Amino acid sequence: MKTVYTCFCTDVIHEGHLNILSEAKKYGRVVVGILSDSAMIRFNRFPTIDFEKRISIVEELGIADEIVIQDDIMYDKIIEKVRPDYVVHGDNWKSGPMKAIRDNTEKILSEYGGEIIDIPYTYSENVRRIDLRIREKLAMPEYRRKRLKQLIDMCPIVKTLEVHSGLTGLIAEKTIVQTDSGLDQFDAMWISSLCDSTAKGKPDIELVDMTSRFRTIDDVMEVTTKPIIFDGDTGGLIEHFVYTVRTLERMGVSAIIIEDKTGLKKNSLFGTEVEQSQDSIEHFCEKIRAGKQTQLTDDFMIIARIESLILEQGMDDALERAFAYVGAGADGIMIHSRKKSPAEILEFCDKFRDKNKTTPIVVVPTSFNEITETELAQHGVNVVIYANQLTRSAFPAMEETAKEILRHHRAKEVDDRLMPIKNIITLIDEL
Ligand code: SPV
Ligand code: MG
Repeated sequence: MKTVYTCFCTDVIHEGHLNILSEAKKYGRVVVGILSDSAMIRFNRFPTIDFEKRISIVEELGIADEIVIQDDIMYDKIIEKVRPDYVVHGDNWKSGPMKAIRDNTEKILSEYGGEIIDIPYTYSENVRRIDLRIREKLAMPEYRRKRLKQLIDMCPIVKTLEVHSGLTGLIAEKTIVQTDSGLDQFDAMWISSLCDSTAKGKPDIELVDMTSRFRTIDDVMEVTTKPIIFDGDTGGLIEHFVYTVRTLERMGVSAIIIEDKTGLKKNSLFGTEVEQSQDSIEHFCEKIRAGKQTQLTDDFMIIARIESLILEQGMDDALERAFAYVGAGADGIMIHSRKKSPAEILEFCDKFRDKNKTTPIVVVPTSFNEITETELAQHGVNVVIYANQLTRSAFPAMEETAKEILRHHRAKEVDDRLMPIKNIITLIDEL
């Protein structure tokens, strides 16, 4: 009897999956792998049902002779364990990012004479609709809101990209790359005050009002499913902050980060070059407490951002504030620095983790950008935010294009650097 292996990473069984299983059955004993949640989120979408339920929906079909857990998006480890004669998969993995998975599978099978069987992918209206419905479900506030906490529990570090429009949202949502360890994508999105303001040609001084900031969130939410961390600047007056918390929570945002500054807020990367004042510990704690009392679900996070290192107030001040803010109910701490070296950030993380093992730590490595995600995670960091790189890459590219058109009095010379028209019109999915 031959062994056939196929892997499922789905929340809903449809005719496409049934087709794969019945084809697999023709070749022998069927072993079905269920992709673990942590592997699934590296490449596929976030599961909408829990792992046990995903196992039981396959069990209930009664077709699998054995069910195993596949812990990696790549098949090599599970193939070594199961040693199947055949691996059955839809032929949609012959192109796009999934090709890397197929190549990995083919290589390991060839070592002992195993074979891949590509089954024509089922493109039907029903399958399309089911797919769409899962996506829609993931975008709903009650699913999206809790996802950041789930990711913090599941990921070594939650990789977060700045977005400020539907288009940048799509980049965060859809960009997938092949890495040494398989495929990878961003986990979450950051609505930066700096980039949201910059996109509107305005300074980052809390000038762009909350209604406009919410509008940006809406634009992003319309076309994405990933969780959102909102840059709430100082949070404003306590009397206003509570309304902001309520609105964000209702929209399905996962977290707000507020910084302990007061008065006219300027961007932290100015540091002490401009006048900026830090809030008192007492007043900022009061703001955190007011926000926590207002929120209605357990899903929403209020993360306190400490500006002591930015404002050169020293490590002791940063740590004292961190413990006070956690005591006031903060669900996480963001520690910021504008030094090129990550030393002070790492020192803070180590000292904070000495006393507090669980409260999530968030960092924004804009200036200390040599540090890797792995190193940050080793020092207890849970969330890394790439806070402005999309905006900073787009601006020079657009400016150069504008200059080239002016120089040549036509657009021919810039064309080679541009996304083909065909690609841009197919960039956006139609419903
Ligand atoms: C932002 O992205 O707006 C931030 C991070 O607050 S920073 O610009 O580094 O202050
Ligand atoms: Mg900001």
